[in-house]
Amino acid sequence: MGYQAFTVQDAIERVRTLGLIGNEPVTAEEIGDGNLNLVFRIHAGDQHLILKQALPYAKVVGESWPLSLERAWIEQSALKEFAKVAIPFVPRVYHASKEEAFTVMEDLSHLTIVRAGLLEGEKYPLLAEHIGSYLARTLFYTSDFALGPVAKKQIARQYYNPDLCDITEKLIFTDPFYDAETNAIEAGLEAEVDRIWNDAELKREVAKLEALFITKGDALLHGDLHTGSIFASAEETKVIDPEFAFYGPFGFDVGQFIAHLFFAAYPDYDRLREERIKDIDTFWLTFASTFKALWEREAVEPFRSADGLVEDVLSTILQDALGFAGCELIRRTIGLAPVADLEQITDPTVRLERKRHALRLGAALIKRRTECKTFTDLRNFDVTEELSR
Ligand code: SR1
Ligand code: MG
Repeated sequence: MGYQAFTVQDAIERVRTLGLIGNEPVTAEEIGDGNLNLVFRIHAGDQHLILKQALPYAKVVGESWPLSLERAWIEQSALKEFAKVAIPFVPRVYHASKEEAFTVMEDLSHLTIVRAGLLEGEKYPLLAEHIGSYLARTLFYTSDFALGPVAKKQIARQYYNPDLCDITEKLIFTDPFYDAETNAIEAGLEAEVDRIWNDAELKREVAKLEALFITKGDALLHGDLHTGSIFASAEETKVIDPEFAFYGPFGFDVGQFIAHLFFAAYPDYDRLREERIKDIDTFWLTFASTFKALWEREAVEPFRSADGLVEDVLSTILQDALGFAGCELIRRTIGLAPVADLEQITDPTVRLERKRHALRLGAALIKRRTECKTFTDLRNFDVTEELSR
């Protein structure tokens, strides 16, 4: 059976043939609202499942941007890899087909997508702690520090993901910093964008961050860890969609999550700012303390007892993460894949003011990231000056 994009009926037939549902009456719908895939939710009796199928092109752009179907296999492999070390935070995979580029997995519709939930005023009191723990575990356990060089490289070679890395290299690290066709710049923001395009220091630092992304294969990353890739409730958190998974720098996932916590404050900045900053504190403290505890208990790194080494590793992760967060803030504000946190602000003056804030915060994080070596530096990181210029 070769690849063909499924209809709702195809999706039902596949899960039935696979014995994942019985002969009871079925309802199904295509619910994919992301940028790349088809997603079918299937209900049969008390069974409910998700079937996700990759399309051979980027849905958000169209057939002019072809994409390898292999990403579906990478995604299900990554879900299984992450479940080994962070099971409470990963959806169950029931079946995957390489040829037809689909995965059948747990339906999480008892939870909400965090970006949408936060916009509705929903509270996720455990989210920051859960993602801190999820990332410490997935990053540590897939790194040389836990696996040693041979086992790590055996896993790493399964995650060669050029098409999806190319999207990130273009959309996060390149296009927003030039007058590229993919950009979507709101009228009124031109002067701010010109500042970015003419900032040689900023471009130099972005180029360094891109080089890190391309060359630093620390650990198996999720690769697209924004609040639209997380389902949660007050008690539970599940991370979905690791189709961008590849071996990359520790700081990348950490930085993307931080950027989207900042975005989550923009709909009502005066009211939400402190809450989201507290989330960033909790997230980083949980991440750093969990990573350190795993290191002390389980690292196979020969220099693991060297004085100050794990603290230096964590400092580098924090600095890289802030740089990556800065790139994410800029690209989601003027690039191809905008975020509802900004776009749904109805007052155009407020929306432009928040976009300007996101761009200036992003640039400051990129240029001044090396000032943040510890949690205290992060807590005291002050961008008042950049915001007022
Ligand atoms: C062409 S894909 C655009 C964006 O959607 C995905 O979720 C990634 O964030 C990607 O950069
Ligand atoms: Mg996604």
